[in-house]
Amino acid sequence: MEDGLPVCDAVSTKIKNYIGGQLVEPNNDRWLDNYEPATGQVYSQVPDSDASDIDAAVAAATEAFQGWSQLPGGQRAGHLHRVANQIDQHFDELVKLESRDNGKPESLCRAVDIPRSSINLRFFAGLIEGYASESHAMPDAINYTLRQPLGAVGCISPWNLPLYLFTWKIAPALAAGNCVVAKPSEVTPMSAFRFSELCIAAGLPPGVLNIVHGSGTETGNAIVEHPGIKAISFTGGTKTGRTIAAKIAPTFKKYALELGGKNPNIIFADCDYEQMMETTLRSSFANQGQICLCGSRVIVERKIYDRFRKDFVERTKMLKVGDPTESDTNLGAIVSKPHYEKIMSCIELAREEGGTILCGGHSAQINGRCAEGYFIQPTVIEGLPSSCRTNQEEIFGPVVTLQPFDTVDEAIDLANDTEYGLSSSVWTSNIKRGHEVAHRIESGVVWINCWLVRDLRTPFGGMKQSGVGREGGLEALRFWTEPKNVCVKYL
Ligand code: TXE
Repeated sequence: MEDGLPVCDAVSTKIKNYIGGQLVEPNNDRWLDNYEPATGQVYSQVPDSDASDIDAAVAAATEAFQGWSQLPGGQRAGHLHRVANQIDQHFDELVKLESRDNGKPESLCRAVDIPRSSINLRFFAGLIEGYASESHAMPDAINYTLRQPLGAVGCISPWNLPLYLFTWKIAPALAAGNCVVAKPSEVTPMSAFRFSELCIAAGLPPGVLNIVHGSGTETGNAIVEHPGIKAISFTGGTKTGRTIAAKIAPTFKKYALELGGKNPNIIFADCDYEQMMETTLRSSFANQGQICLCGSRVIVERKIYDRFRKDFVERTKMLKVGDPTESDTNLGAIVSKPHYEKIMSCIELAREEGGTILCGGHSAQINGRCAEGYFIQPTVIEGLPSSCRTNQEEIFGPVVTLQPFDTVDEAIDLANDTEYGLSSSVWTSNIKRGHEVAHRIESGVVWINCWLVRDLRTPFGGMKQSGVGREGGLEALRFWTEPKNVCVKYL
């Protein structure tokens, strides 16, 4: 016991579901292997839950909804702060656990994933306390809009930023007064499991949050299809998003989908070169390129193309691919063997399409305990047309392409020439041009002279095939509530 907490032994065998405030095994006693990507070894078992576990979770959430939705926002906020306190108190443990489960460097978990998980809870706790709805006055009547929570709702999250994206979804749903049935990715279940123990320690009322582990096609699908679930928030691949949207359409449930991207990083010759170079290395390869916001198409003004290519390749070669536990590691392991194989096949495809591999292009062999892990060298490719699959399809790994341009129009045409529209970066010291590109580019998020600078109040999400709806700030609270207009005539 630590701080009165039940002890989670991350190397122990079985992860449990969290339903109705209890840690329970799946009804069918079926389990999936959970791998440590840096070693390629199985190190725990994940419930392979089915529709009966989801039935129990939805029943628990529906029952808890009566009490939770009636609490004043401030009291719900108090609960979220207490859960966030638990994250902060177990920070180092969560850093190690997340890195082990996902393969990402511990340094990244320490700087980004774990602090942000706690911040997500605190941010929406604060927002709900100040949340007000609209009123519309008429000469003889007043309208006011009630924003009421929906009931039991579903959150399905991916493996690339496990606890970060998990809390990003559940925090606004809970703050708004809903009760949640959540499914983390079966590829990275460990931090959500530990989180369920922290919720118990924090005294979160039973049934308010339920975490059910399992595959997407069975457990995830059971959440989507359950008639007791009033809305779905999903982050994952575009193909999966399409399947979910098709399933939901006839039911008219609300849904928000945050999907893939093929984000352009447009670099003009007049930019702050050093700042751009340092950030472009991060936006290309952070988290092994497995962030939906990574800039995978680097589009460079021809005037500086040769200089950029030389410097960027040189700096890329200096990045250390290695054991995620070592403090100087820049790139850790790819999240899973199937994803590793997908990325390697994308690199092969780039070769077949006639691309020149400027650096990387192979797996990375790490000696010692990581000899069997899934590591890939950061890879830079040039010489491919915009229309080829390498420049059109999401790779979601440490792989970027370079393309030159001559004019602003050409840069924008290249940037917009994909079915995706999640995020983009523009590097220029010409403020007018920065704004012009921001207006003409087709993406839900545009960064000028930066990348991944996040204010949680801003709308977050993609256009085109990158998603439907927005997360973040008030957008999230609006999604998780049903507006109801009340008109009162007083004359
Ligand atoms: O994600 P999935 P995958 C992209 C990236 C990657 C591709 C596929 O390009 O190569 O998607 O990754 C659950 N009903 N992104 O296959 O399947 C699943 O269990 C309900 C971008 O690993 O989309 C997991 O919890 N749920 C992305 C979650 O969906 C289903 C992050 C995401 O898994 C389901 C991850 C179904 N039918 C991958 N099928 C981003 N936008 O950040 C799966 N799931």
